Amino acid sequence: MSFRFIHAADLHIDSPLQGLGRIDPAMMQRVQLATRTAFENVVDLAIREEAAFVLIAGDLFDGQWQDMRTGQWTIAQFRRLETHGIRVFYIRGNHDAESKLQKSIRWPDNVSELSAKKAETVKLDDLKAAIHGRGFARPDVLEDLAAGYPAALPGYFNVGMLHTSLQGYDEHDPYAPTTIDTLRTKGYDYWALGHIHLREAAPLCEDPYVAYSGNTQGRHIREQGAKGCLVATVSDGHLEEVRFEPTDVLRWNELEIVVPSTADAQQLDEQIRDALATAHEQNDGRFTIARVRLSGSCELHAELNDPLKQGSWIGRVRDAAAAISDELCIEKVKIRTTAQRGPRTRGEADLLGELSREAELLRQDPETLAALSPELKSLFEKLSAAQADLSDQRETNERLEEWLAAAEEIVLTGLEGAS
Ligand SMILES: [Mn+2]
Repeated sequence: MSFRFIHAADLHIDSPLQGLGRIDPAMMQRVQLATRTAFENVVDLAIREEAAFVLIAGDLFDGQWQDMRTGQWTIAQFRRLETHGIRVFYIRGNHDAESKLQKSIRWPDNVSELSAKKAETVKLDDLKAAIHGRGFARPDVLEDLAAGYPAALPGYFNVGMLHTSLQGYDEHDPYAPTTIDTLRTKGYDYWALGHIHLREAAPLCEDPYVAYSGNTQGRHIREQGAKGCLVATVSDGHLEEVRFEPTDVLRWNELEIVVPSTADAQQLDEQIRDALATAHEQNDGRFTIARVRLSGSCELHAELNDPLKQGSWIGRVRDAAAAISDELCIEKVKIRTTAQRGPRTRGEADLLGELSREAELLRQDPETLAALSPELKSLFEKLSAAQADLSDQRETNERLEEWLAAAEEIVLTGLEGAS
């Protein structure tokens, strides 16, 4: 006997999309419905694949509903599955924990919400499948929920559903942390995880199969690329195949454009246009929101960073996108080019050389760099206010390095101009 199931998580239905940049108001509505449309795509996929059931491993909702329509709309989608005899198993995550959202919701009969008090098991005798799971009662679950899951039911295909920050994903909220070793002790066949939005090309473990599905729709520039869910096929009690299916309707891409050292304005225009067109094409007709990041040591550096001309360069990038498609827009343009000085300056004995070497030392000393973080951040915000991403306040290493590079560049350019 064989059957199929869908593993989805982190749908964040009705979560507002962030950082859309300038967007046509007529387009806005469609864009803001992206998380709903992605869920419709999950439902369509389950029907098309004749799935036996759909697993939702937490964060179905983004948080408390703005009004009842979010819940009513979702229930209508579950009813579509019901008419096809498809069951749904749902656990709460940190975003839709019982303390955050209506504690009890009247779901259609095909939907089973697993308990948030203790691990619960649903046996599907017709499929010889057992589904184990436990939801979040509160968002800040810091204990290892998996440790309390029951052992596998012999003779059944055992699936564990868990919303967790698995060891190794340290940058995420550390909720219900656990390890692959703990999951392995349960003897299950498949662990359907939720919480981490990133899509991994390979499972975290093959046997048992442990994977995050990632979220169904990217919601800002830090959630780039294809998003969707997993379709698993079970044959005679064994996992036969798992494949990813995209469900997103809109994609975020960061395009790094290295400006060639001798490129002129027209060549750069062409390069930007090509990069945008390629990204849009690769998204198979989906609405595309791109961040364009210009880097490289180049002759155009002075012009690109001239405060009087920078606005018009950003406008050129937006115009290039608009000329390609009205379903392509620019989230932000980041200009991170450097003047053509490079290693020559670094080796010199003067002040410029010394500054360059100091910056290089800092780059290799994350602790001192982190200690300088407030100064670097305020310098960065003062000097490149037009580009500073004030919505993104995280002090990751990547951002520290970016601030340092900007500070270095500004100081060096200033000193060069003065000499
Ligand atoms: Mn989560």
